[in-house]
Amino acid sequence: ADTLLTGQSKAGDWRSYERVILPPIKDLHQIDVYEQNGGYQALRDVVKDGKYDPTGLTNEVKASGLRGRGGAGFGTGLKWSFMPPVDPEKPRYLCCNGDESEPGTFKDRQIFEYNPHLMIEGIVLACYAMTIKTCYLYIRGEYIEYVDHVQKAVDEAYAKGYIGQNILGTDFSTDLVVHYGAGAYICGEESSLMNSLEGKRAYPRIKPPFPAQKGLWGMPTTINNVETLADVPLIVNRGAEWFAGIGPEKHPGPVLYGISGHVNKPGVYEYPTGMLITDLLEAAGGARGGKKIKAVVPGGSSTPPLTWEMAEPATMDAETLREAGSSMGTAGLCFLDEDTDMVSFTRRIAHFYHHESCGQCTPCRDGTGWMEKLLHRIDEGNGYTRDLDLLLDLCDQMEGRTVCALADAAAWPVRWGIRRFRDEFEAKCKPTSFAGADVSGDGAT
Ligand code: L3W
Repeated sequence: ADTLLTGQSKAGDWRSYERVILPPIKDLHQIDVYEQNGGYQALRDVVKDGKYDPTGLTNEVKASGLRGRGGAGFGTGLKWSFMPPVDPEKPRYLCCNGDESEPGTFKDRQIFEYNPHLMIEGIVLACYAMTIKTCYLYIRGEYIEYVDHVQKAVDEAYAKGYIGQNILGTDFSTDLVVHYGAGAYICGEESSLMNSLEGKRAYPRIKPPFPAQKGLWGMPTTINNVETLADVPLIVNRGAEWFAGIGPEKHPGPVLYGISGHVNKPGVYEYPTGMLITDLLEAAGGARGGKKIKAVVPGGSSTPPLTWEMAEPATMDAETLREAGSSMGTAGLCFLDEDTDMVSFTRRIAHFYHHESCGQCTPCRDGTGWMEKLLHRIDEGNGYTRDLDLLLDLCDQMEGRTVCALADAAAWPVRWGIRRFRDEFEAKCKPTSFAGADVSGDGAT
């Protein structure tokens, strides 16, 4: 039967992989269809029939090896276990992060559209595991049509008693509030997201304290990505062992790969972790126009670009990609063919981070602007080779010197773009003619 409770248990050959996060079931976003395919059974088993107590569920998620799908790949069960013991005086919160704004990342959108109840069921299970009575689902403001769609699914789940007071007739209650994002990339950074929810300007907060200690309105809070939470009912239904058996041991499970760039069939593809980048290229219909691929950005715009030689043997899991010289990020791969101008590409990314810097920290506010200006003048043919070293120095001045990771995210593509494609950058530069020339960025030399 084509139900959420079936699907493949082993990675096996990716061509025969059966999707479990986005199974090919028509109208799955409707609660009746979701239920007919095994939906909300995990919630029933846990909350009503006592399959796990809260600690037991957290341990099951830990044992599954699930790592966050929002970019950092932090252990989900471990994160849940950071929540302090319940204090009846203190409310505690879950935030489901659907702010998805990283260029090249568009996979949570598919869950909103095609399987919102899987995420909702995961949210309620996570609330049960951490004894949380309120969850905020933060959806990026630009996804306006998905907000209505998800709200409809939430309303259906309330009407059926899967959310709200006395869920499934038990004494467990939890509410789910859908909230529009504020239209800025920074709102997806977990501490900015909390400030945004509190009605403040979305400036990141210094960590520690981590959200579990001091989060939303100063209370214990956990923030998980949409896809991460959607994995939880699957783990309950099929067991931690099943999940842990998919893909590499240290980074297992099904993953939504967002594939963009110069491929024939860009889109979101569900496969196990640990897929060869070459297989993902094949799955996405190969390179457009039969061209050669020259570079791959494996996990969203902040992850360092890999040359094709580096990408060819690499698989999509945190450990392998770290060794290969990049990171898994959000598994949003962008394939760039041989005609790509790496300088223009890097400049375009730099423009994004400059535009999205919140301005709180000087190295980021000024650094991203300076970075964009330098890349602009190189791209326009007005730069000098010394500008490349200036850019690398600028990366040093930005990385690790700010409250959040946006400055790092801005610096990595520039640093690794120059290091790995230096010839292309140099080809656009005028030779540095004399030492001590003006490097003010106004092109006056
Ligand atoms: C308690 C500790 N909690 C870490 C928690 C922390 C957070 C999670 C990961 O950024 C990255 C960013 C983007 N006690 C803890 C602890 N935690 N140590 O674990 O933390 P962290 O700081 O490693 O990352 P982060 O702040 O969550 C996420 C990168 O992902 N990225 C993705 C960007 C875009 C999207 C999107 O559009 N959806 O995610 C791509 O690479 O650059 O570096 O919860 O509290 N000792």
